[in-house]
Amino acid sequence: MDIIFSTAVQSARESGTPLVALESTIITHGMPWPQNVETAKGVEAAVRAQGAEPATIAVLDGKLHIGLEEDELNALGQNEDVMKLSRADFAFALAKGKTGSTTVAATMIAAQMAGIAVFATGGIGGVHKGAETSFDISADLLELAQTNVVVVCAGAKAILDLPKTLEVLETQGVPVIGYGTDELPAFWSRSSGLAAPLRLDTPEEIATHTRMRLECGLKGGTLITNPVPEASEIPAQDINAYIEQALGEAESQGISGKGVTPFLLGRMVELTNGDSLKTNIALIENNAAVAGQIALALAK
Ligand code: PSU
Ligand code: MN
Repeated sequence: MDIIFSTAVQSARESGTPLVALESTIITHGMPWPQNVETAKGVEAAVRAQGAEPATIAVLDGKLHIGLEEDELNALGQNEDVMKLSRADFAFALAKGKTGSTTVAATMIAAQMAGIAVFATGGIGGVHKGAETSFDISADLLELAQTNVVVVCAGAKAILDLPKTLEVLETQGVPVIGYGTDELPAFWSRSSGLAAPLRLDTPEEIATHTRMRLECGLKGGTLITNPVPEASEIPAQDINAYIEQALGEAESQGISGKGVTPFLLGRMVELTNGDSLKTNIALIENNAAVAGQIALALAK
């Protein structure tokens, strides 16, 4: 299989500059155009500002791209016929010459293939509300259990069942770390009312923890949950009514499977008049900066 490194990622590999992986499903299925491409560029800039190099990952016409050139990113952001790739269909897209964006699960797989240890995203997939009947549990959680990548996110959003999400992560042996906080952040909001299972306060502590897991031979990733900056947060009580509405619409319209998360994210942007999108952009840039710092600490 051919892996195509972008020019910038290739030079970072040659000079030993630490890399940070970035996902692309947020671009194709998580935000509208043109904010999606603007955000992707802002996120890349936030990684570079820390002295690391971003590698946005996607499958383009059956080729795995580690890092996208600007024209590739622009085209992907406007392409409406893109598969949303997770573990189940990642190799299918490569084998069939398809174009697909990578979710957290597929980005972790690709990052590990490319030797990238740190990955920044917005929010991970999790256990959906009503999972006791729908069985809708994101493959992201099982990927975290088996692929060795440090994933920086802002928690999981309250459209999911957060207590059940934490239970699955615990069962799967995934360390869930509050970054500088004792509370699990809930994406748009800094608080979820749930305790973060573990806490670390600096990139150096995270690097030490990552090395210790390696030394113990522990397989799997680490989930760093980094609260959205206070100035950009939407308090939980302000967003809950919109979440209930979006969930109700998803159910009455019979949305299922891979369609659920994109539908809910899209409706939240509409229902909040774009406020949820602004928060989403702020938190992912914040995560990208922390991921850059962790990548540097790990490289020392
Ligand atoms: N959560 C977000 N924004 C996103 C996603 C999740 O706040 O864009 C995307 C990520 O790519 C994540 C995927 O890996 O949705 C999870 O999809 P599913 O729930 O179908 O596993
Ligand atoms: Mn699902």
